[in-house]
Amino acid sequence: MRLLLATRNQHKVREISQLLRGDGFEVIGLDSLPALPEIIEDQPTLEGNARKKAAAAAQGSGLWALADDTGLEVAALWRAPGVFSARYAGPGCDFAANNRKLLSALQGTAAKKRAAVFRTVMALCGPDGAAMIEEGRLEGFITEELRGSDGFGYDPVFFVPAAGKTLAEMKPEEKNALSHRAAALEKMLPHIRNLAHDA
Ligand code: ITT
Repeated sequence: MRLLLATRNQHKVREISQLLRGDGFEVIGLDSLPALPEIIEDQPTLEGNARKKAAAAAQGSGLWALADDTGLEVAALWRAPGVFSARYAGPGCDFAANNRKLLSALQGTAAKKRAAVFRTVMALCGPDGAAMIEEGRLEGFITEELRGSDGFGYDPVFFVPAAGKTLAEMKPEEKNALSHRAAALEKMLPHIRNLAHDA
């Protein structure tokens, strides 16, 4: 069966398609359905945005849709950038500008005070409005400089102690084995597999 990933972020489409490989889904992204209107992420919480993205995509397409909203929460910055992670450095900014702003906000902050968590809230919605929500987390520390070139977003500044490297220093399979998005998807998988079963 077809499952719509309610995202235009090609990195996410790739990550989630890899995680669902072998489960018999034809996974498509919003770029395959250009007629669907843009979904504005204007909710105050990750859960609100994930729900909104999945519900709008499911309603507009008639397919079951999966969306995630992810935020990086940095303890020393009172959990910023959080729900504003995509536009931390301003509207239309890119990943590099966000990382520059984060590193400069933490300048002078000691290594052990640079704790951070990636939080992913994932929503699965049906065209009739049915919805399921799951959450995944990954704890780590913000580095003092960019490290690695894989992944996307804040990956080059997010150090994972258990692995001894940043997310951007990991191959895609390594990131997928421990990431916040993979953890959320792991919890969501039984619901997704039920859909295939009931279809
Ligand atoms: P969609 O809303 O279209 O899915 P997005 O890129 O806007 O894509 P989010 O709102 O979920 O994605 O994520 C907000 C930002 O958090 C995103 O722009 C990245 O900078 C960052 N981010 C999300 N997942 C990440 C990951 O796995 N690794 C590093 N940074 C990530």
